[in-house]
Amino acid sequence: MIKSEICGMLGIQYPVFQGGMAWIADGKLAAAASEGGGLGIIAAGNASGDYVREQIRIAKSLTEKPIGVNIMLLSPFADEIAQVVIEEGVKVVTTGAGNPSKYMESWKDAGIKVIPVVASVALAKLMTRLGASALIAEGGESGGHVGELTTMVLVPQICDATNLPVIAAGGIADGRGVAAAFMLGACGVQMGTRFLSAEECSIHPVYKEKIIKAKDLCTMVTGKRLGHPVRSLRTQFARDYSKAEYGGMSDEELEALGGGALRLAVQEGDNKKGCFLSGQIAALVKKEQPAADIIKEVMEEAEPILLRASQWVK
Ligand code: TUI
Repeated sequence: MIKSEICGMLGIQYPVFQGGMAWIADGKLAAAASEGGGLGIIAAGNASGDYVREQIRIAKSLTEKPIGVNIMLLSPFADEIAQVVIEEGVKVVTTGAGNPSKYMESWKDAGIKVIPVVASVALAKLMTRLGASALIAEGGESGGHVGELTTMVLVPQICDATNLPVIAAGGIADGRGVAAAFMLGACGVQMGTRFLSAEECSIHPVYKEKIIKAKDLCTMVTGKRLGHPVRSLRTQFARDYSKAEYGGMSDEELEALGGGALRLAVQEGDNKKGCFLSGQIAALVKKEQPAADIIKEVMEEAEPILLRASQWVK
């Protein structure tokens, strides 16, 4: 069994986080991942404080194990949700798509373990100084909002820049990815795309099927022009958006074109106007299965790989 310092720190059995995917990672999915021995994470995304509070309570009704909340820092509700996690006694907060400095002190005072996603060495150093408990190094292979660097390049540099435990994310969906992450110096992984296929993941069946059928070149990045690059499945919508981005459309028109597209994918499976966020690793996601089985399976796959690697050393 693979154990690392993050397991003891958070009171989890396996060093696996279920990524906090906006509109997708609700209380039900997070509870299933936590019950399975990993860390389930509720995504605040662009939702209101009331929604997040409700999801935290749903998760708590389904599991006594620790759960986390991911706060998407571009959200207009970020300030409100920063308070909700304190009021609801959440133990772990992860952040994404920005710099959470202004919240760190109040979260730490409330006894919350803060684990920011960092996409650069500079932010990793700042978060270490401000008292983060661990860092998530997320490479641009991931779905959703992406940074510039790949996981292979980012993880070792973040490990060099901090003495905190580092969780690798982006492009990991099986035991090979887990083993590789450990080789790069990480002591845990976060997976998003793999959990899109979880039985407890309530996305529209069309979305799940698209992930399970995806092939190697099935994703693309759009949104660079407005400063928020996002990786999603290469659907007609993504292609049209990309064309508009490099055509004559104004920023306002472009913003309007993208608005609501994620909800349309998640709730309605809308082929024409939906934006189906996905990491590049979707091609390795083969079937629907319970979240607990995903966690157990990837960790069991990683074990013989890590053992074999040590035998190469003579
Ligand atoms: O946050 C994510 N993934 C997301 S958020 C999201 S919702 C959204 N909708 C529309 C536009 C944008 C987002 C969908 N997927 N992943 C974590 C992540 N954080 N990846 C990269 C970063 C990141 C990038 C730059 C974190 C910090 C950062 O630097 C900020 C700074 O100020 O230094």
